[in-house]
Order: sequence, then C-alpha cells, then structure tokens
Amino acid sequence: MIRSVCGYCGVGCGLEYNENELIGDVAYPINEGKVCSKGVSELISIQTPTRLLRPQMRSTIQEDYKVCSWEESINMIATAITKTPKEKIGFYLSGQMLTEDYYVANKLAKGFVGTNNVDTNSRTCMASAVVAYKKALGADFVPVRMEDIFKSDLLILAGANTAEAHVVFHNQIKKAKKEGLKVVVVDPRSTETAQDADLHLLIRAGSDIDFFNLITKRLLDEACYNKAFVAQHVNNFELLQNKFKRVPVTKMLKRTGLSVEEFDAFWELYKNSENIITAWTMGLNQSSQGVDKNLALLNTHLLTGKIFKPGNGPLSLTGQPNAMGGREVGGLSTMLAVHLGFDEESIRKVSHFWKTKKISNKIGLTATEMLEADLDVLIICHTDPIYHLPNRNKVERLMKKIPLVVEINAYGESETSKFAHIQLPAAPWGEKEGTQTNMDRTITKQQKLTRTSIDCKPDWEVFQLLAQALGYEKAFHFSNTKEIFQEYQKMTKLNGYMDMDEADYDTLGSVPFVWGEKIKYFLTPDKKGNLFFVENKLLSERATLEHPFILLTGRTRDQWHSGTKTNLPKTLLKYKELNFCEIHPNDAKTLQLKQGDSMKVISKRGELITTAHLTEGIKEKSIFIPISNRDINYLTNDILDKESLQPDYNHSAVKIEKVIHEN
Ligand SMILES: Nc1nc2c(c(=O)[nH]1)N[C@H]1C(S)=C(S)[C@@H](COP(=O)(O)OP(=O)(O)OC[C@H]3O[C@@H](n4cnc5c(=O)[nH]c(N)nc54)[C@H](O)[C@@H]3O)O[C@H]1N2
Ligand SMILES: Nc1nc2c(c(=O)[nH]1)N[C@H]1C(S)=C(S)[C@@H](COP(=O)(O)OP(=O)(O)OC[C@H]3O[C@@H](n4cnc5c(=O)[nH]c(N)nc54)[C@H](O)[C@@H]3O)O[C@H]1N2
Ligand code: SF4
Ligand SMILES: [Mo]
Repeated sequence: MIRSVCGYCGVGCGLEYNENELIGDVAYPINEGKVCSKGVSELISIQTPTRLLRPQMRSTIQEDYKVCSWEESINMIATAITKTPKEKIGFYLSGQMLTEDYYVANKLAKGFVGTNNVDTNSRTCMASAVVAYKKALGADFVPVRMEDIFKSDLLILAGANTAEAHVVFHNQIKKAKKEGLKVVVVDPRSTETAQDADLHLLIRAGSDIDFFNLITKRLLDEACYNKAFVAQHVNNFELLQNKFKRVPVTKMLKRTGLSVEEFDAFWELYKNSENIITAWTMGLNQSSQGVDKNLALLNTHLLTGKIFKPGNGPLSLTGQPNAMGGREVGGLSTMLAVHLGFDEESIRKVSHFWKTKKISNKIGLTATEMLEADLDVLIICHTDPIYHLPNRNKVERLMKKIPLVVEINAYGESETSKFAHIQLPAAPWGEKEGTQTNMDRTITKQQKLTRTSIDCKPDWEVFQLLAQALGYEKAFHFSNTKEIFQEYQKMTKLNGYMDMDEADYDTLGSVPFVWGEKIKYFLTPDKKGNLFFVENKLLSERATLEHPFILLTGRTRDQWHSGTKTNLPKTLLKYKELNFCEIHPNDAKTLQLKQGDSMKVISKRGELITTAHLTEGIKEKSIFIPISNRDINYLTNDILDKESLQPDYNHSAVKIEKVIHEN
C-alpha cells in the first residue's frame, strides 16, 4: 500500500493505492477516507492514448510536429535563451506544478536567466486574494483552516460553489451543518451549494462590494463592531467610519438586487453569530475590482475581530492543488521567492542564498501581460493559456507572433499545443513525486505509484536540464525531489514567519505538515490589520441593448478545466454535459429557445455554439456556461483588476441567437 494525495483541487485529499486501486485514506486528517470522482479517477488518466510521450518540435506552427531527442530540444531552447535579451523571455507556470518543480523553475528564471517574467495561471485565479491579504493582513497568509468550520457558527460562502469545486470540503460543511453550523451562500446562481444552504442570497453579479459594505455599515451604525480589537489591532478605523457616514445605502442594496427583508434576515443571523468564517473564490477574485471585493470582505473580519481565533476568519478557497505552494516558492512575477519582494534587502538575501548576481530588481510581467509584451521566448509548463486566458481571439493573435513557444505538458491535446514549436513530455501525477500546499497551509506529498513512461520527465527535471544546458550545473545538480525540498526549506528561513523547515520530507506522505500554525497576529510592520474603504466603481463590462446578457463561467463537479485528464472516454463521468448554457425560462421564452436547443452565444470578441439548459436557478438576463466548453474564452472580456491584474471572467456582455439546423 502506498499513501499519496490527490492532484486536483486545493482540498488535497489523502489517497491510498492498493494493487491498481485508489481509495480515500481513512487515516488522513483532511478527508478521513472521503474522495470525489476526480480523485479516484487519477489513475485512469495516466493510462490514456492522449498522453504526450516524446519530445517533438517543428519550425512553424503550420507544420506537423516531428519527434526529436531531449538533447536536441533542450539545446535549441538554451541557444534561443542565450541569444535573447532577458526581458524578452517569459516563464508561464501553473498552480498545479509541485513545489519542487516551481522551485527549480523560479530559481532558474529569476536567479540565473535574470528575468522576473515568471508568472503562473494563479494570476487568473488567486491574484486578487493575494494582493488583498497582503494589504489587509500584511502577507499572503490564510489565517483560518477548513476544520475551523466545526468550531464556527456561521459560514458565508461568497462566489464559491464548493459542492462542485471543493467537493470533499463541501461534504464536511454538510457534516458541520448537522452539528449546528449555519451556511449562507452569496451567488447569482442557485448552485448545488446554494441549495444546501440555510440562506441563499441571489445577488447580482459584480455587487459583492456593495454587499460587504452593507454589513460594515450595519456594524458601524449599530455599534456592534469589536471596539477593543479595533482600538488595539486595527489601522484606519476613523477614516473608514467617516467615509461610511455618506455611503448610499439604498443604492447599494438596489445594486445587489436583494430586498430589504432578505438583507435583514441575513443581518439577524450575522449579528447573532459568535463565530464567523467567510469563504470565497472565483466569484470575488475574478473581477474588475477583485482586490476591492476581497478588501470589503476582509474589513468585516477586522471590524468584528473575528480572526486569529478558532472558528473565525476569512478563508480564501484556493482552487489548484499547489497554487499556495507556488506562491510560497515565488511563482508570481510580483514577488521574488519565499514571500520576499524586489527590495534591495530581499535581493541581497536571495542572491547570497542562490550564489548568484543575476537577480533583477524590476517586477516581472504577469501572465496577463506576457503576451502583449512581444516576447521572443515563452516557456509554458502545466497550463494551457490559449484555453484559459480571456479574449481568446486576441490571445491567439499574440501567441502566433512569439518566435519560440515551448510547451511542457503531460498530455498532447491542449489548445496551446496548436501554437507551440517545441513540446516536451512531462511525467504526470502518479509517475513522479513531490510536495504541494493545499488551501489551508497543509503541505502534503504526492508519491510515485508507477514507473515513469520512458521518455517523460518530472517538470523539475526539465527545468534542471535546461539550467545545465545554459551552464548552471553548479546551482542545479539535484538528484531527487527531497534535495530540492530541503534546499527550499533552508530558503524559507530567509523569511521570519515561514516555518516549513520543521517539516520532514520523508514522513510527509502520511503525516502532512501545516505551516504557520503559530501565526496568530497580523504580519504588517506595525502588527496591525489595515482597513480599506472601497466602493463599487462598476468597472465591468455592462449589458447593452445589443449584448443584453451577462455571461458567468465556472466549474462542474467531474470536469477539470480543459479536460485533458477528465474528459477521456474511460473517465467521462456523465454527471453533467461538457457543453451547456444555463438560461432562465423567461429569457428562453423570449428567444424561443427550448431545453436542448442549439444556441449561438456572441460577444464583441467572439462566439461559440452551445445547448440551452433552462433553469430558474439563474437570474434573468444572466447566463452560465461551464469552462469544460473549451471555447469559453472566445467570449470573455480582457478587463483586468488594476492591482492584481486578474481577469474579470464573470462579467462579459453577450447576445444569443437560436441556431436553426437545416434537415
Ligand atoms: N470540479 C472542479 N473543481 C475545481 C476545478 C475544476 O476545474 N473542476 N478548478 C479548481 C480551481 S483552479 C478553482 S479556482 C476553483 C474555483 O472554485 P469556485 O470559484 O467555487 O468555482 P466556480 O464554478 O468558478 O464558481 C464561482 C461561483 O461564483 C459565482 N459568481 C460569478 N460571479 C459572481 C459575482 O459577481 N459575485 C458572486 N458572489 N458570485 C459570483 C458563480 O455563479 C459560481 O457559482 O475550483 C477548483 N476546483
Ligand atoms: N472563462 C473562464 N476562464 C478561466 C477561469 C474561469 O473561471 N472562467 N478560471 C481560471 C482559473 S481559476 C484557472 S486556475 C485556469 C486554469 O486553466 P489551465 O491551467 O489552462 O487549465 P488545465 O486544463 O488545468 O491545464 C493544465 C494543463 O497541464 C497539463 N498537465 C497535466 N499534468 C501535467 C504534469 O504533470 N506536468 C505538466 N507539465 N503538465 C501537465 C494538462 O494536460 C493541461 O494541459 O483557467 C482560468 N480561466
Ligand atoms: S475534493 Fe479535491 S482533492 Fe479531494 S478528491 Fe476531490 S478533487 Fe481531489
Ligand atoms: Mo483556479
């Protein structure tokens, strides 16, 4: 029996591998034996004909790929890097890479190639939460854990569909409910999560700042904020209080689409709950004001002092298995490594540690900026930007202009593969080992369960080969993931509050390590939390007469993003279709659409064909299409949050046409 962990979502469930069978690990603290359909299907996805098994290359994207050797492909990339100015080189990483993969890639790019153009798909996912946590709490630090729901009285889930996106956590929520936890869901759709809640607030997409500000307004007006906590631990209170004297309450409530009665019912519950956790994900982060939405939420916890104590706190639900680990390593272009920035002192410390003089003090390009920057070399690992970036027609145009696009992928069928020049075969989950940090700071270890396919390599090895070809053998001579993890552990000591060095690589498989458990205080220089006054500036794309619907996008339970691992003949779990569009029956009637009809959805930027699914679970004039439809981002707009540069995937204006099939 081998004990490993699931490589899909940020819950990070423990698994047990017995003679070709995967089951939940009963002894694992996170899931206590429970798993979802994705977890148990991990094994099947390793054995598919769609795996990428050999390195291959081509001179232009019009040609077919030809199989080549590792040596040939790595040398070609190394030569291109040597000839290219470093600001024209980009590394596009992923929250699904393991910590060791991330560490080697980040060390190579920032430490030795000398470019900070290292960013990750987490930019499209968690960037708003990162920026807000740093502003309000002082660091990208999640101050509450999943298990706290059992000590809490009220869980608010805002813009999060745990029933489909964090399945095992959702099961625990249901268990906690039986023990008395009340659950409020704030979502413009009546999701399965909403159906399980005590109260569902069907708010208008994009109005979360108004909603959280309405809570703050009540806290201030009814003086039920925590005066002692605020006085001792929180900055900017007077400023906030003054600003809130003049907020337009009626207008704010109107923008949320909630009635006075609905908000009052919520307020009664809120006011009378001793312990509160607010959890959120993409409904808040993916927004033109994603950071502000986060700050409005964080304000409520700072004002009530419901933070750093059991059963309380703002819990950002990380989506990918190692998005948090990647950020800790330094996978975002806006930080250097181990949560350190690009200030002189940090660069000095990291340069000394890596024994290099190449680190630049210039913040790198984000994933959402890279394609516009006329790069000459782009290395993409474990993610599919052609599929996932917004405004796909534009993304395709820009990608085509890059002279060398390298894709490291375990599967051959990504959308990006159509635009790459070199494809390198990675060893996927099960064929490699390494660590990941789940959504609540738990470091877990994926184990190797089967032999690595002959020509595939774990992602870290690919970056190490490249580093060696560039002449950096001295800094890159790791022989296994344990050595990398241990170097990373040493590095975390450069940052006072990180305590990963206490973890033991060898036992992580069965005993996960939770870092930061001693941190029960703000990580700002003055050890105080910061309140910020934010307002809904209505910056998202608006519905117009021509494009009267707002498109929401998101997940379904059994599919993982582009589906390279889940949309396979053997694993295709028919829980939900891959391609459908939720639409309100009244809107469908106006458009003469019936259940199952073919429909064309069109935005200013592009279009796609989908199938009507009539449901009263969505607000009128909004529609929802799951991201298992790989064409989804032909529709979406590329408006970004000004601070986090995260896209606004959930607010694109579209029109709908019925597709008439000729017989
Ligand atoms: N099955 C499955 N699970 C996954 C993934 C997957 O691909 N498949 N991906 C993982 C990843 S990377 C991530 S980031 C997470 C995402 O996890 P979630 O964010 O929980 O998943 P989404 O389906 O994107 O849900 C976002 C919710 O926000 C709502 N929403 C949209 N706009 C607004 C708004 O303006 N305000 C509010 N309050 N709500 C809004 C949507 O209706 C939707 O219900 O899931 C992770 N888990
Ligand atoms: N419209 C819209 N767009 C979105 C979102 C949305 O909600 N709406 N969500 C955004 C978010 S939150 C996210 S996280 C992104 C996700 O977007 P992506 O990261 O592009 O989605 P995935 O399909 O998970 O891509 C992972 C890739 O890694 C490959 N892979 C699998 N295993 C391995 C391995 O071991 N090594 C390597 N090198 N490759 C491997 C897979 O084959 C796949 O091509 O999408 C973003 N885009
Ligand atoms: S809940 Fe997440 S981590 Fe757990 S089995 Fe499902 S996909 Fe894997
Ligand atoms: Mo994500």
